[in-house]
Amino acid sequence: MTQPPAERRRPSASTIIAAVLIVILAVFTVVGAVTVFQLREPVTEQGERTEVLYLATLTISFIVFFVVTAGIIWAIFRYRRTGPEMPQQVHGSSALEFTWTVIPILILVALFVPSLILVLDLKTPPDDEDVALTIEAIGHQWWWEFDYPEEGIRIQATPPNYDDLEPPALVVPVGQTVLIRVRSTDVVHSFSAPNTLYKIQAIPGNVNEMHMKVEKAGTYLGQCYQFCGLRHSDMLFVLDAREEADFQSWLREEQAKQGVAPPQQHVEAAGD
Ligand SMILES: [Cu+2]
Repeated sequence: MTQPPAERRRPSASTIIAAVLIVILAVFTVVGAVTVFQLREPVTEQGERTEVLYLATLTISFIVFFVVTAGIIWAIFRYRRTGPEMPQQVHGSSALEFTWTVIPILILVALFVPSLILVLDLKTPPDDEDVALTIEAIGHQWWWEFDYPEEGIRIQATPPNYDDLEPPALVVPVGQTVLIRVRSTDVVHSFSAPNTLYKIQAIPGNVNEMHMKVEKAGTYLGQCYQFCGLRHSDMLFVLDAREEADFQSWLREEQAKQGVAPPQQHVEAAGD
């Protein structure tokens, strides 16, 4: 069935449909990657490193997703069955099988190594002399209590007024490493402020630690992320990161309010 050359060069309807679908797929992939798949803006040094790893993983995942899906679309439309005859049957291809084994291995290793390094880093407690402030975050049904043992103050030590709920503030100085010791007095809770890109469980009879250095002053929403009963959704808090002077004046004010005497300056700038 010889066709005139001019006829043969014109793409078939199914090729055009496949090309249009692949372009739409490309647009959705890119728009999705830069919008709904983006994280909250990280405000801690640790969060920034987490974001870099996340973006690398996201980029690789979306490239794989696009290539595989575009290939399927192309195969469906370009090689659809048009007649009764069987297409050429191929059994085995060492080159192809080698390629589709080696490329995923390389991708997984390339993602695993930096992930492991980051996780170990986040899980390794900082040296004592690097810790400027230690805070105990205690989960209760249903509120967060924040104790500053060295400073002698406690924030929200008693149940809040749920009719006029004002989430307790976890006040920290910016640019300094803060160690947070997370525990629970009753059931399992989960402690997180999304802008830290980190989450840690509060488990009865156990102390979980996390550390962070907030880089940007501001207030950021935090909450319990483990369903823990009736008022789980009321377990809110505010991560309130302040410049050193501002933090110190807040501290003195709280110490005076809570009758801690004499007010002392416990938090000193620690070396990096
Ligand atoms: Cu909860």
